[in-house]
Amino acid sequence: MNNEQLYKTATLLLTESKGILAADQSINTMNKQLEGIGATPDPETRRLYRQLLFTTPGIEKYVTGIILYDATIRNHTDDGTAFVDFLIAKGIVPIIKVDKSTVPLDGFPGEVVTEGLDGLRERLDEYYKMGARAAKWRAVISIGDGLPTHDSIKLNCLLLARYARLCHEAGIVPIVEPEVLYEGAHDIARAAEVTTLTLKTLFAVLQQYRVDLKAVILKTSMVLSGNKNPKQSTPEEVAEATLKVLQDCVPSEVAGVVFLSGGQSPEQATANFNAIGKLEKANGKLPWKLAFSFSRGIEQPVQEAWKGKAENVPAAQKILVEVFERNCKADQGAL
Ligand code: 5MM
Repeated sequence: MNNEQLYKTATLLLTESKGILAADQSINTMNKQLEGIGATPDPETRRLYRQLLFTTPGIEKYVTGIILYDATIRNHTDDGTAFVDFLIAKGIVPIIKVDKSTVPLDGFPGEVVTEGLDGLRERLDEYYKMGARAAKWRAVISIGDGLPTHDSIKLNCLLLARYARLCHEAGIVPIVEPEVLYEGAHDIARAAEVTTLTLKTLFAVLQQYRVDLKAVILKTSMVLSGNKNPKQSTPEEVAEATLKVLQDCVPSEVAGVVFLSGGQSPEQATANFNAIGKLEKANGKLPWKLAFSFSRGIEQPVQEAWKGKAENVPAAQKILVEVFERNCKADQGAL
């Protein structure tokens, strides 16, 4: 295991004022998004959509890495250039989503567990040969009546630890994503409590299984009241609660922390991220770098502008650049 190389990759992924684009929608999710804009949910339209994103002029100024789905890492641009080679040539790190999504957790109504460990060592070796240098695994934690249970959190964290060790063996930086869902009527205090329990459990388990935290990136939800709570959190409240939870739970060795948007509107995700950037500036340096790693929070307006039509590609790419610019400024709390 060459940890120095892993540290270099992690540092590159956390370059100041840049983020990570999550373009790793599974086929089902991508198809739903395509149907939502009136486009055809087929392999060619999915390829054209990823091509639109990756070939956006100047994309390398805003992102250090892009998270890809298995079918995308094997795909190519119109002229036959593999997407991975195209990204690498621009200095963008190809990141591969390796989990195989969630299934209901038997015996724990309302909770899910992430699958994907079977054959993972071999898959990681193959992805490394293709050019991937980082990976992502997402666990999903719901807040509700009596939920989550600590037992389901523990199981999901054990799987994240095993995934992280396998990534390191393969020379790949693991992004560990325990997403605490925004869906629900909970208040911000409850979101903070659940995120704290989740992150404390995660880092205890990662340390127990001797995962080198210097080569780990945490992808986390922001801490905010649920989407069905009439009292929506203000950006200032989100920033304060999020940074408090992170400071309480994330060991200083961790390479960096990136945020998912989790179903917030793009404007809301950016405003909250900006408030986090502002508070970080005001409070002084944190032990780890912070960055955005949104999917819907970046891509929604791009998809709406594109609508699956070739003639809309330049307008959609222009919107992508504008959204990136706003989020890169928000990284500095400069909006
Ligand atoms: C694009 O969404 C990713 C994959 O989800 P599915 O397997 O359900 O299609 C997801 O892991 C994503 O990378 C993160 O959750 C961040 O995305 P958002 O939309 O929350 O910013």
